Amino acid sequence: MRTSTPSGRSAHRIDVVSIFPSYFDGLALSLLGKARDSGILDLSVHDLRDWTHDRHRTVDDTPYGGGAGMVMKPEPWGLALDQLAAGGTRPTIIFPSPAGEVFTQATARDLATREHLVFGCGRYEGIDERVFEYARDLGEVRLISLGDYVLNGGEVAVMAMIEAIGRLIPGVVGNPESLVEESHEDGLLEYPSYTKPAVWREHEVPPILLSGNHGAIAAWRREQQLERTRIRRPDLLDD
Ligand code: JEB
Repeated sequence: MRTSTPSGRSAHRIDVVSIFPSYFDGLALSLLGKARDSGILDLSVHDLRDWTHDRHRTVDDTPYGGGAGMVMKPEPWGLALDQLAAGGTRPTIIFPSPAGEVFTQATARDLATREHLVFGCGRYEGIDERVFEYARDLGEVRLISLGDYVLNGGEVAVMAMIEAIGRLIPGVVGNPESLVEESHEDGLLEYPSYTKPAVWREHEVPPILLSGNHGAIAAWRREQQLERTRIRRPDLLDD
């Protein structure tokens, strides 16, 4: 069993279960370039229907108690989770849900420390509640919401979460030189960025940035961060 990469870093394994696995083709390409080959991140996307046994590969059924729409059947989920948790790794099992805790940069930092993540993407009206109960025998279960709006399923939320988590893992594409300078890492919004030309369509780059005075530039950027945060996201300044 591989527990570390040639560089000595711990390997990260991510499994995604979805009835639309091809959603994740672009993510796999953009996130994993060098990380996959070097063994830093082992991402596998699985089709939930591979764990069905009927001719129609059925994953949904009508809700007990009535109501609109369909609910995902528990049996395929049970078989999928059994297989992906085999080996006793006790993965962190994440179900995106509009009824979950809200995903933040702190959530991403926490999940980036986990060696094995399993994401279960629901569709329709969601997954039979007993799947979440059962999954607790296999690992730590987290119901996580991307935000306070309604999506049609978990796939888009999982893509956003994996992108946010992946860029915190050293060696994964998008991992920047300095994470501390970024929006949210220090609890403030980012300062504005500019590049050449110095004047574009009569819009000028703030002259301080052309001054070469690095102390003054750092102070100006901090002021910009505070001002933008106060105007756009005062909730971030409350704590
Ligand atoms: C996640 C999902 C559905 C009620 C209405 C619609 C599985 N921030 C978020 N909004 N919506 C979801 C989410 C996250 N994360 C989300 C999983 C599923 C929506 N639906 C549709 C479920 N219940 C099905």
